[in-house]
Amino acid sequence: MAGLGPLLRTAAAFAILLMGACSADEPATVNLMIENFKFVPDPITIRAGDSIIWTNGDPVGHNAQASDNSFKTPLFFSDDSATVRFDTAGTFPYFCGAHPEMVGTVIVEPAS
Ligand SMILES: [Cu+2]
Repeated sequence: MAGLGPLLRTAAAFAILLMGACSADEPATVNLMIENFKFVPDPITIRAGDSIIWTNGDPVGHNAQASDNSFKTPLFFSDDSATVRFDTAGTFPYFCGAHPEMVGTVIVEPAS
């Protein structure tokens, strides 16, 4: 079995390369926190096809809705979250419907 070692190592290296290549193009899910009535981070930059998951760290309900109405999450409460997938490149200002002074921006870059 001495001859199999190098072959396995090559196969393993190739598999790792493939995984790396795939993960660069795979749609990602990006975490965004709501803390002290702020969207963190803000602004946030993602790529078309990615999703943002907002998690509420405050003791009151929040949501995230686009100024252009392109997305709107339900109200979600402490430690709960909401996810929106962004398929279109562009800049999307958004706010919390319950607290309109809470504003943020999602920047969606074209997928490569
Ligand atoms: Cu809010």
